[in-house]
Amino acid sequence: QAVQQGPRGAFIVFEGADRAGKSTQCQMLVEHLQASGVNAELWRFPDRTTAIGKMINSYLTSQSEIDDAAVHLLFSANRWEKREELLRKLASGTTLVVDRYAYSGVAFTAAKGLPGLDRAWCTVPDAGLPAPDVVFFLSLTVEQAAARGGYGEERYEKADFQRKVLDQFQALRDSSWRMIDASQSIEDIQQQLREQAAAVVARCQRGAAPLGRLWE
Ligand code: Z5A
Ligand code: MG
Repeated sequence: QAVQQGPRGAFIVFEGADRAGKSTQCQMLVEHLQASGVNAELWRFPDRTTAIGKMINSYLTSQSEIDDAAVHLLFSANRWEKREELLRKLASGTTLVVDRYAYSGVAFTAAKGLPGLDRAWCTVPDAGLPAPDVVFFLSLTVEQAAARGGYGEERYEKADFQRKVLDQFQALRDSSWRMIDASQSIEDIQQQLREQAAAVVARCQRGAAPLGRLWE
């Protein structure tokens, strides 16, 4: 179901394995778009700057414990609280390049394998959010990721768990996804992203792509 018609900015999401280079590529893509005269902004989820985002940050850095269902809802609420601004930006012609979105939300909670918190349950809170025009999924195996200097200190940064997350991502793949081999050089990946992003931005500028809703 369309939530907006006419010319608008593009909604571009990056998802992918841990350490696959999402943040690196998002940053480079936004700078490239801006230099090409496209009005573009970099966003990320979780957005750790809001009150909800601060609770999420404290959970991810193990400064607090939060019930698994409750923290799942906080990650989702963190997207809902940005929804109005996101729609406003897109409507005003700004392209948003977003580092992680609801797919991460579902994949990370479902990967816990907890009774009652299966993938179907996990998608419900995010259903109805604006759907991205394109999802660039940067794929990298857990072994390739570990070779990039090992995992960090945050809660989910463990190899066994990351494998389960990748399985969950596979199951969430839809027609908006473009799979990118993240084991290539930073420059080669960026080149492919620029070509594909340009096509999406042009399509949205022409008004040829009404914005959809997620999982409805
Ligand atoms: N989470 C959740 O549970 N629920 C939700 O709803 C959401 C998220 C939205 C924090 O996310 C955690 O929140 C995350 C999911 C969960 N937990 N985990 N894991 P985050 O986005 O803040 O996580 P991050 O730590 O910033 O991102 P990342 O995935 O670990 O990394 P990345 O952004 O994909 O990669 P990078 O920082 O750009 O690059 C990593 C390193 O590799 C760096 O040293 C680069 O220089 C290097 N690199 C990058 N590209 C290359 C190439 N092509 N070759 C070689 N080396 C490279
Ligand atoms: Mg990152």
